[in-house]
Amino acid sequence: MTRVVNVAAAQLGPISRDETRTDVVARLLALLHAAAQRGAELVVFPELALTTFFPRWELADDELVAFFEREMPGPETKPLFDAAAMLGVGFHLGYAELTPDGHRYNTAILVERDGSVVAKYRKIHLPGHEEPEPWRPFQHLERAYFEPGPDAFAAHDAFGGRVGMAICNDRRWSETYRLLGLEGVELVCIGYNTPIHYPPDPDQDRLAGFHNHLVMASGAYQNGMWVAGVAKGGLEEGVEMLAESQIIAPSGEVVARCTTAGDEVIVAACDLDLCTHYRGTLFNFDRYRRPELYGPISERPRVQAKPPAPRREH
Ligand code: ING
Repeated sequence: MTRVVNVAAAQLGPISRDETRTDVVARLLALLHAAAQRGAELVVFPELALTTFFPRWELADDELVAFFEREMPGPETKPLFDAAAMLGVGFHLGYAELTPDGHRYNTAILVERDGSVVAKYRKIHLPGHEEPEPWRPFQHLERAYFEPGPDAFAAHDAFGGRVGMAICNDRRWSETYRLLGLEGVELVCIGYNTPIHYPPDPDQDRLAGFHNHLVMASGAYQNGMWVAGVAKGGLEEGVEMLAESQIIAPSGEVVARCTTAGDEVIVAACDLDLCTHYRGTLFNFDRYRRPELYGPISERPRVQAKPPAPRREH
């Protein structure tokens, strides 16, 4: 009996700064229902899916805290949890988390089809810069607004298989997929908010879509896992954000891809047993890897990368 999970990528278009949680949850509910009607069992929403991508601005503490959730579900998000449980559909949702003891994380939550919370994941790789940098057309202050996630990447028994989570910049680091692969993950949910313009090296802008695909497809193939990469895209508060959400098979092939930069649902039948075609052959970790020689991967670089030509991000 095959283990097919019908996975939806629920891509979001821009969320404006003045959009309320209730406004956004209405959009999430529309996407959830559309996905359920198309047979989805798991709906993957983007990173920071409840608000605009606020790290683009230098914010005072009282402005900043308004973008965080103190509880999940809270009063405004509970309708999403209730609708999902009523529909028998699970989901993955990215949001800014403020914990009761005052820690701030870029977080994602995985909820099963019965409405139970499977797990939370807190973003490990935080991109950008720690202090405002006025030279930039917009800021990327995740390193000021979030603490790095303290916990390792993990696999969760859910949806009939081993499901993992990563968030945005995590998808650019090969360690992310390998660590998930070592835990036996068969499907990883990855939300992202990616500005197309990269101020430290604008030459990369034209490659934003290519790099997005490259890292997720290689991660999928090299670790024999399904990857659902889901964007908040479009022109958001003056910044063009990459869309191109896609569901990728363990072969590295794209099986479904969004074709707009707005709210859009794509669905794919993900046969989790396809993972063994790679993990049981070419990428049989036990048989072919040489971990005794991989120690340096977890150490500091021996060769310091030279800073690029005099840009302004050090
Ligand atoms: N965003 C971006 C990402 O890793 C970024 C940061 C932007 C990297 C542009 C490279 C180029 O996709 C988040 N939120 O991590």
